[in-house]
Order: sequence, then structure tokens, then C-alpha cells
Amino acid sequence: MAMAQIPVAVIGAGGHAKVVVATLQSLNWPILGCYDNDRAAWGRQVLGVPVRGGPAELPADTPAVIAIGDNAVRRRLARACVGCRWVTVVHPAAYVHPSVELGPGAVVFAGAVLQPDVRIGAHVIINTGASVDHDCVLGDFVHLAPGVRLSGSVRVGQGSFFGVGSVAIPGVRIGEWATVGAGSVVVGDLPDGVKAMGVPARPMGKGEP
Ligand code: JB2
Repeated sequence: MAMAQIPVAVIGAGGHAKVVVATLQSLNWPILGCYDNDRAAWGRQVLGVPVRGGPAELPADTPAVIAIGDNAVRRRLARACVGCRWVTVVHPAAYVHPSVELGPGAVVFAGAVLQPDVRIGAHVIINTGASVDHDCVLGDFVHLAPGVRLSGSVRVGQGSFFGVGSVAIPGVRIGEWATVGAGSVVVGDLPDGVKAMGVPARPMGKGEP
């Protein structure tokens, strides 16, 4: 794992960045600094890591990870930071079967479980204690909040968000940029852009990409 020796830039300096920094520290992965567009954050520290400036200041080919929870913001920054080399970050206390494919910029936090033949897109967040069972496919910029449970063969379109503790039964298909509310139980397919809540989850209206 040669990449682990090269200092990585963390883009973002908020709550999600704090957990990304903690995950990198648990891997003994050196951190170049945090980089955030908010000038008010410059000079502050995230778990002892200085916020050095904005992401535009990063030199070309810098290993980096986007540490901002908002899916659309990650997509915008991924397009803007063309010179960055996106790294994947997996906590040592996560279980990831060797067959799992992880896209560039994906992060997997402590206690997460990724079972065989799962495919995870670019800049996806698998948050604390989330589990993704066999053969699931998650598109780019998806975020599974803490404690989400996806059963086998679930498909999640790009940019979709599963709120804390939500679950999906086997084989359901979720469209792109959909939102599943905290604690919801998805028992059928959901279309693009939908906001669904409840047990069973029912559509509430359209989300925004
Ligand atoms: O375009 C932007 C942007 N560019 C940089 N929009 C937003 N909303 N934020 C932007 N940032 C930077 O991302 C902000 O300057 C700030 O430093 C950071 C967002 O910090 P915040 O703590 O508000 O959110 P977060 O993304 O770090 O954490 C959220 O998502 C996590 C997954 C929170 O909801 C956490 O509780 C959650 N665990």
C-alpha cells in the first residue's frame, strides 16, 4: 500500500472531515492538511490537523479525499478539483470482503461491513456501522448514514442518500438523487429524485439533484 506513505489532503473541515481525519489517523496515514473554501476555517485545526487554505491551492496530482457530507457538493468539488488524485479510505475496523470494488474517493468508516461482490462508486460515504450485503451496487456520490442496512442485491443510483438507521429489503432499486428518511424501511423500488419516509417507506415529493 505505497499510497499510504504519501500525505493526503482532506477537503472539508466540518463534522464529516473530523471522522475522515480520525480514520486516516487510525491508519497512520500522514495528512497534508485540511482544505476548505470557508476562509473562517483557515488556521483552525481538525483533530490537530491544520486547515491550510482552499482546495484550489492544492498542487496537481495531490492525493486527496473530499470530506463533505452533502452529495451534490462532493460532486461539484470532484469536478472542480481536476488535479487531485482521489484516494479511498477504509477504517481498519471495517470489514470489506476482498471482492468488493471501491471507487476513487470512497470512504468506509469504523464498524461498516461490505459483503462479497459489492460495487461502490466514486466519492461514496459508507458511514459508521453501515452494512451493505452481497451484490449491492452503489452509484457515485451515494451516502449511507450511520447504521444503514442494505440487504443483498440492492441497487442505489448516484447521489442518493439513506438516513441514519434506514434499511432496504433484498433486490430493491433506488433511483438517482433520492432521499430515504432516517429509520425508514424500503420494501419496493423508488424513482429518481424521490424523498421517501416511513415504515414502509412512501414517497413524499421530489428531491433536488
Ligand atoms: O459548497 C459547499 C461547501 N464547500 C465547502 N457547501 C457546503 N455546505 N459546505 C461546503 N464546504 C465546507 O464543508 C464548509 O465550509 C464546511 O467546512 C464543511 C461542511 O461542514 P459541516 O460540519 O456543516 O458538514 P459536514 O459535511 O462536515 O458533515 C455533515 O455530514 C456528515 C456526514 C454533518 O451532517 C455530519 O453530522 C455528518 N456526519
